[in-house]
Amino acid sequence: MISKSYIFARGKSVITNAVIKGDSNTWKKCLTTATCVEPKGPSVKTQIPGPASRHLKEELDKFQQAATVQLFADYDKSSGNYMVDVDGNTLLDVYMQISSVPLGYNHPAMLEALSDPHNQRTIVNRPALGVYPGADWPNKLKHVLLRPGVAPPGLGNITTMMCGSCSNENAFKNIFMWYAEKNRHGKSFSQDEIESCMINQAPGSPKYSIMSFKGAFHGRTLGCLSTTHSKYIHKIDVPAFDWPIASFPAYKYPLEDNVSANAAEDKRCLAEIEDLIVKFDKEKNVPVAGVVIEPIQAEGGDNHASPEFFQQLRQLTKKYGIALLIDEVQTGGGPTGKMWCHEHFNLSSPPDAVTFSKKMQMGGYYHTADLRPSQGYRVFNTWMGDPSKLIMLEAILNVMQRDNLLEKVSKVGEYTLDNLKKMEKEFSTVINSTRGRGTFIAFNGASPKIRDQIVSKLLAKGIQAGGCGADAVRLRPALTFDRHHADIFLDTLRKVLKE
Ligand code: PSZ
Repeated sequence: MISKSYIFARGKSVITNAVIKGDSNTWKKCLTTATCVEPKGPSVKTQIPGPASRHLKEELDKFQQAATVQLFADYDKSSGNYMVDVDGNTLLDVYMQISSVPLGYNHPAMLEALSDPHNQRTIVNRPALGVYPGADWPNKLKHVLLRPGVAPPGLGNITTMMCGSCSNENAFKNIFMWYAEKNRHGKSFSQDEIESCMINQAPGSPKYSIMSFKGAFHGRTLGCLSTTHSKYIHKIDVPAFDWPIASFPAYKYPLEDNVSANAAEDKRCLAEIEDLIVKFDKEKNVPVAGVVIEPIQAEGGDNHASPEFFQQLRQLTKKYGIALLIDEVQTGGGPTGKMWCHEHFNLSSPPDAVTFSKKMQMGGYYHTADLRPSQGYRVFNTWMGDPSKLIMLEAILNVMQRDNLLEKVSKVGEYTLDNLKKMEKEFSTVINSTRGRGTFIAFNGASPKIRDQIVSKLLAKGIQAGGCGADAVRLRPALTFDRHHADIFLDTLRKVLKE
């Protein structure tokens, strides 16, 4: 079979024709050729950030608030699980652009997709998808986002968007429309509604709310920010809706030693959720139209909740006629070993909507047929997503299927988690509360300061990890993160903890 392979020469990717037998090993073969190989391990040549990164940051800072920039990467030289920075440091990246790179850097299958002239034209001619989609759009949606095994079970409708925040933002709006429509009992908009909405007044702009959870992160746009509660710096100075905020379960670890305390914690949170639903309806007159929740609170510190908690939340939302929106922006696309984290929960009925972005490349949400607005132009914007991102996603999904990456994530994740738990026992005064699903793993430092030290010492030894919440270190590697990468991470972490 004729295929294309890539030679990475002096940082430029050059496409050459090559004969590779069978599709299944294209990438592995590419990675084992001398010209396109993943580095054997991290190598650190300078302080990080090094002089070149520091210089670029000064340049950028002249016209942009650049305080958050950690280093500048050389994306021509980065490959697979390794990021190369502008100072020539090679870092094992277990954080992967805040969990948004599914196959590592410069994956040949993704580069190859861009050599197709039809795909090039798809990139050049970015359409206003809501009005002038290309001829292949319905098919692309059907065969990529709605492919069996990709779409969450039971959710056959899809709205495409750009980023995680705008997916949540539009899903909230969609939920409010659904809720209003239910209350309207089939009647069309009243003249009063039509006029009052134009000046932000009820009944056209109703006082409905979205319930969210303490510690949640759903984005930074104006509506989403009212449901984000992870750090004050995200929120301060910005007006917010007075919407209900419930407790998310806070478990004691290890889970197996704290079963009854954690079950009681589930119960406490569920009772609070129900109380808030009733109170916001009956006392505040701001009924809850939807509940938004992460399957694992990521930015808030990798807080997990049990399948039983989510099952009962599904039942509560059904009981009160409230939509359940599961925000899979960070958990979706495979890092927990299933395509969607909520598939681990065995819910009695599917969520009403599931938002995604990050590893899925494009933003959007899956939803039930019920949630589809009856009129057009209600959930809409210029681009409504980006077909070029579906080209990338199609290549990614093909590789995920071909290389059984979900299975790999489960296995490598289990291996990493087991070893981290052993390490936690050995270094119990420094780290604790190791937890995870798949490679979506975190552990806590004994204090925020210790956490910061662990992350910065890992970086100095060539491992790019991330922090989240007050004291957690998190792993968000690519789905191609292998056992030998896990070993490098674990060995380096052991050295750091010994120090
Ligand atoms: O600081 C930030 O703005 C960050 S750091 C990580 C994220 C945002 N994650 C984004 C995110 C998410 O994790 C969940 C669960 N929901 C929504 C979002 C927002 O997605 P974006 O950033 O694409 O708007």
